[in-house]
Amino acid sequence: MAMSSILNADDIKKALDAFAVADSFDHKKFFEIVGLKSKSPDDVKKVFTVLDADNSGFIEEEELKFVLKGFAKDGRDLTDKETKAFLKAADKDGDGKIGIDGKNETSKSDHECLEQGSPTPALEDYHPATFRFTSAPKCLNSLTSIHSSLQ
Ligand SMILES: [Ca+2]
Repeated sequence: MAMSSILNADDIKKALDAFAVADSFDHKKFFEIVGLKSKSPDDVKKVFTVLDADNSGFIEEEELKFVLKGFAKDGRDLTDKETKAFLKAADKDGDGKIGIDGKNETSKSDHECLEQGSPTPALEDYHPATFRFTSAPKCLNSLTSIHSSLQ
């Protein structure tokens, strides 16, 4: 699927132009300009499916580096600094990659998940760096984390 069938080509160009300078990339603003923020979780998933070049179900650091090329062929590569900052912001479960599995479309907080009787995460699964539990995958769905990283 082409990115242009999900997003508006003018918006893509505007977003790429806004961050043309190295180390200026701000993924939240980028997604906002490109129109992703107002898209449904389904469309967001489509976009991330396009960016998952090797169809691994995750966007790894390598793919993230070329994320702008997924939006337009002439998009620049992200710098290492930008790639790492983006990964850190979007990788909510701290596994070093961004998941795009959209099977669970809830966007509940961990707290809500716990209240609703999801398996109680074990303490050793607590990720101090992200203040989240890595277990209870039902709620720590990666699409959810993508979506919440846009907020
Ligand atoms: Ca991948």
